[in-house]
Amino acid sequence: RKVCIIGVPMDLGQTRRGVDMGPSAIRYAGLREKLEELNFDVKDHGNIYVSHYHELEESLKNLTAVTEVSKALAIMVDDVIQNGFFPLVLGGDHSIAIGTIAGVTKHYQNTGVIWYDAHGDLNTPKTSPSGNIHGMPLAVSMGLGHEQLTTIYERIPKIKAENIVIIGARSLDKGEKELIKEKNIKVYTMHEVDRLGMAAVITETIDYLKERVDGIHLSLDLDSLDPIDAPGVGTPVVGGLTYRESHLAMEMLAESGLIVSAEFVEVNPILDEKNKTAEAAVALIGSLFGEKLL
Ligand code: DIR
Ligand code: MN
Ligand code: MN
Ligand code: MN
Repeated sequence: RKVCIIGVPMDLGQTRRGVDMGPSAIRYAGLREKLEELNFDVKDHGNIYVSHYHELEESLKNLTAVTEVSKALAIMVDDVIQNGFFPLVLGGDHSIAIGTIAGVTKHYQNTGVIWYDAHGDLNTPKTSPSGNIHGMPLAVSMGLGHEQLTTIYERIPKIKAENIVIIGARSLDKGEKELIKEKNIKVYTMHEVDRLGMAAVITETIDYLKERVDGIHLSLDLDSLDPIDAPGVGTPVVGGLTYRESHLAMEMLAESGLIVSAEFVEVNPILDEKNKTAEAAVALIGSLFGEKLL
């Protein structure tokens, strides 16, 4: 059981500085120690290089730099899987999912994605209200958006609409809602989580995906959690998932044995309260990797 940590100090996919320190904050919260306690063979590849040059007048902010990082990350993730390691990617803003998913899908014909997020990240340059690429990575992975991003690592699309499950959504833009309806994407908004309970949501998610995919990537945006439990994020949204239900979700995903890669993104230590959000990330990673009290 081998895990490889990859840090991506990316802050160019959105406009609040500080999220580039996310990988350090998560490491500092005891990530390696946690994984070693769980008897994993842990390797830390350090961080992917991210430039500090911010392009200003762009409709798609920092497209060039985000493209470069996505390519480098895709190569790294591909290589890590090739060497028999589980890639555990630390963000950085959510634009890094473009690269992670590009690398992962090199190894699976039919990759499933669980997008655990307050947002859909399904914008395209046409629908985006912000021009921020962190609001677009799931659309990009479906082959929708700027071709410089969708064509990374050749295969288009990387992910089929029917292989996606979004959990925790409570802030969706108009174009995202239209895309969800058009492509019939499976979404458990907060309404469904409240109504069914997280246990049923994850059971249904696994039943739905296991029929159709050969591996599942977990993309977890810490803003999925309620800001009470995860204040250190750039775009907090009230009324979120609790720390407890998120632990249950991770434990059930661990039991499924279907998760082949994961990323934990949007931790911004500058906006945090004594590293609480990074600590939550490490605790959730523990559960995802099989930690149990007894
Ligand atoms: C918004 C915010 N939907 C956008 N997206 C965020 O700018 O596209 N994603 N915060 O995590
Ligand atoms: Mn910067
Ligand atoms: Mn996100
Ligand atoms: Mn989000």
